[in-house]
Amino acid sequence: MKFSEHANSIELQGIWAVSDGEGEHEFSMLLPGDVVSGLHEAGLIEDPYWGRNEYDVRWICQKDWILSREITLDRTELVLVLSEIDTVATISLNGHVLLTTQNAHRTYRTDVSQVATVGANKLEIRLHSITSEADERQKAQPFFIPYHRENSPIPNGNMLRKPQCDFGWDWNIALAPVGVYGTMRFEPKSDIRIARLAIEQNHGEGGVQVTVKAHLDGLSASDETVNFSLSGQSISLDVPANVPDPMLCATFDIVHPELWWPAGQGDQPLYDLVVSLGAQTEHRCIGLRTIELVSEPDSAGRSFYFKVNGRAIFCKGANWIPADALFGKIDRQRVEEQLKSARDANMNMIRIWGGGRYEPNWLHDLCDRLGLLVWQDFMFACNLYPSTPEFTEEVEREVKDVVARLHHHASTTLWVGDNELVGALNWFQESRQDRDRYLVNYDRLNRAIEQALKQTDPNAIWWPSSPTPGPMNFGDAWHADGSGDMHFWSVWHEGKDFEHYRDVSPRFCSEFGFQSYPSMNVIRTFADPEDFNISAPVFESHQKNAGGNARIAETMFRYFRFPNDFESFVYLSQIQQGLAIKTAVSHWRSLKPLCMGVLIWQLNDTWPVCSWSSLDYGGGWKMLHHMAEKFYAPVHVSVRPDGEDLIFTAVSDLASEIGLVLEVFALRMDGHSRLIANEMIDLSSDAAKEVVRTSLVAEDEIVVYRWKGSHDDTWVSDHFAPNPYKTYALQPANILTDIVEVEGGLRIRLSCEKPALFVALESNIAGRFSDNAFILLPEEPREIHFKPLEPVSNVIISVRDLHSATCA
Ligand code: BMA
Repeated sequence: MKFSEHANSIELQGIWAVSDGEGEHEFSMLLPGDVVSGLHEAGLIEDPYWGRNEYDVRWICQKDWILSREITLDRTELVLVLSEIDTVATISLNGHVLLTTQNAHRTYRTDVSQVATVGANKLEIRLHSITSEADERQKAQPFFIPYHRENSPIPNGNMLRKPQCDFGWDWNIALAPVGVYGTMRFEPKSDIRIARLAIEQNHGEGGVQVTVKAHLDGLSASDETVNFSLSGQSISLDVPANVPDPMLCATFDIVHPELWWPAGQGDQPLYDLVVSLGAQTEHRCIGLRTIELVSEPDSAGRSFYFKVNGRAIFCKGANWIPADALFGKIDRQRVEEQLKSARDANMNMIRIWGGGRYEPNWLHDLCDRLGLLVWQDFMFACNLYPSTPEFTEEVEREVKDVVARLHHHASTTLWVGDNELVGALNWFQESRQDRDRYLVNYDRLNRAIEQALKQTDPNAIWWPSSPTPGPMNFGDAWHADGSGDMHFWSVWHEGKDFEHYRDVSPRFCSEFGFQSYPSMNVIRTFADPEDFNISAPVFESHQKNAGGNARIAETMFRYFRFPNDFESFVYLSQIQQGLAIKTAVSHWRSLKPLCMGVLIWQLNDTWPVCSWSSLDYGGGWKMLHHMAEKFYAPVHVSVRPDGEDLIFTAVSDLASEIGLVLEVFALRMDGHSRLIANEMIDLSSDAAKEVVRTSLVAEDEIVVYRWKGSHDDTWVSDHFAPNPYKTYALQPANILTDIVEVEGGLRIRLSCEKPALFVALESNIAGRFSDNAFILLPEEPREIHFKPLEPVSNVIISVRDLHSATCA
């Protein structure tokens, strides 16, 4: 379904000529697209993601690039509509400049009737050198505006309204690509058009009232009608003649509304709204729900949680970064798979992080369909930004465009001013020395964003920054845990132990993460086997967080025996990532309702890189994502040591009470086990409850526990090692696999002679295992399914466990 259609428009998407204006590079490429992908597809540069090629292709962002196309027109009364022009561009038709642009987040419309001709026309988009434009703007500032030098090797990205991670990030390749990514078309020039729809819903006793305001642009001299239809009801309203920019308002009463719920809480029914005026048709999908942010002072500080349809929701999810570092490589189906993977891992929220791009309508439609709540940042991250009138006005236009486009989505939950700008005030010498100036500068821009949001959607929920303890509170939300949302980075960035996750009690942890290596299938797409070594330059260039590889290796020393070989290192990096995040999530969920949300940093990757993601570049599941499916399950049991005791806490996100059986064993690595608890518990809806307290097991024992809830008659097993894994005398498990082809994939039966920890299955081709990173016990053989992405033969499955990876 198209968001906005015009029956008589002329699409400009397709093959365009590209040149650098100096005669050095001339080629053709598909638009929408980016010039780096275009050069690669034309065979003029190597794959930018392979090896260390990044550094050889960085020159591309220093040049101007001219995109041009011949168009034959049979009429001239036209308007050019372009969105996501990246970034500073001069657009001309037949040699006449129509428009200059400087904001990749906006949509531009310009009348071409004075310069278009019937017959052949030449449309040209000159994309100006990103580096020169950024540098010039910095020079023109009344005072220096610092940017994050370690993240971004390409300087002054904060000067341009372009995805900030394009300049490099601690997980991104630095190429600052240019291109055109959005709408590209000529629309007929009309006296009047629908400029935007403002949609509101009011829930009451008698049902839901949906109000649709069509804000029109222009002046109509003759009879015209706007037709609205929603849920089988139609309303037609006449456009008043000779009234400039009129607004028409249609109200629909839905008497028996089917409510939209986040994933795990109910269904996602959607109603189609269609609004048309002449040849213009606007489509929106509407989900009926109420959303509130409850952020109020309380005994711990200040709460932060969401109520959907009056019900408090524990948000479980991850941070979303752009789908690819290069627009031209974004594959819609792959994005869909990744969002489905989020939902399959029991997530109900994504945070569209402020260092990337505003995502297209279809991605938000997907979130509506999947029941993924969207926390939407405005696109400012980790730098400081100007607050000059020109910059602020540009941002206001951007905010209005974006909010008008996205406000109506059922999934749209929260609008947040930026990512980490309050913290950034302390990161730069200039702002530390003159905090007053930079704080006022910050607040001017932040205030402008808030006002533009509220003008466009008065009902929008606003939060000034992520993280922040609350409005007008500029405190440290990285370490203080009582108020608002928190980014907890002490384990990764400060090298604290995993156990430190239990020392904080966030109200809502919107970022926390731990890195791992990408899976071997992904590694093979950028490195030759002779480079399979963690300190090989190729791996250092695919690790953008200074000291990241060392942190991964050093953490292994703390918890594990060192892996036997490179592939085992990759495996173990993913296991320890999963363990870190599981420690945090299972503890913070057990604090419910004090804590009401956890968003893992990060869901996806923009290119093949060592990072905090739970999904590999391309969408495969890392071990963390498999573990997330389990630790995010609606009913979960966690365990933590407390002095000489172990405390088991059960948590439920279900709307009704359940019965729970919990069995706990102490297990030695030779397989000897003893039962230490066996309980039946009533677990009320939406609760976390301490259910069992036992004494600590012996030094050579781990704890194995399993539970079964009355809502779902399957046993779930987990284990907890009170001591670092390196201290246990792991034994060869002699895992036997019996693999047979079944419809849709493979069935793999696994059995073993000794306990096997973190059993991981890998395949040589893309696909999904039904479970991974699990404990396998001699008395409990397992059956796992593998579903390849595409039907293939010759699948090779390999099996690893903690012993085989570290004790050869
Ligand atoms: C954060 C994010 C990103 C960054 C991540 C990992 O706080 O907002 O800026 O990539 O940490 O360092």
